[in-house]
Amino acid sequence: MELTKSRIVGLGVFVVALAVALFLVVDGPSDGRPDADGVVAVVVEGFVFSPAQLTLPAGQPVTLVIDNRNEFIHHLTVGRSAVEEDGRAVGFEEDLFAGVSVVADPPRAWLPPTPTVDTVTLNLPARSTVTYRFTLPEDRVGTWQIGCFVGRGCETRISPEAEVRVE
Ligand SMILES: [Cu+2]
Repeated sequence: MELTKSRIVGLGVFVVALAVALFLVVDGPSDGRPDADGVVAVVVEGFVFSPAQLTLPAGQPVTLVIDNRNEFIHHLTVGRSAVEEDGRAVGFEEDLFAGVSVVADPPRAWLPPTPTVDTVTLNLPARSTVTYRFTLPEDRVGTWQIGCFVGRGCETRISPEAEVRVE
């Protein structure tokens, strides 16, 4: 009887440990750097990025996986030097992805500049995960911000805490 009880307790402990391990693997925390395969994953809830800081190497292939958990689309721009109109940010002067060749899955998740939008747009459909594969050139080394300027739902803004460091 005692043996059975301790077995049940032991099983319980094992199940909890397994759940914690799975949580850590599936849901972070992540240090925001690519793993050995060059893969780095980000979760977006509302306009909060987890992890909030990404550190990407220049000159090496990176696979960026973005999981948009919102019921709405995001149109992200990664850049710096905000352009303001009437006191509000409407874009970036410098675009992290300018001229960078990217393989996006699905392809429509990557929107090149248009006559009205100077920067590349990362188009994140609602409730979906998109993947980008690219190699950043050495001249992108530095710190970049994340903004959402196109369309409704985000009220045109730059995330105060999220940043992408290229080193
Ligand atoms: Cu948005």
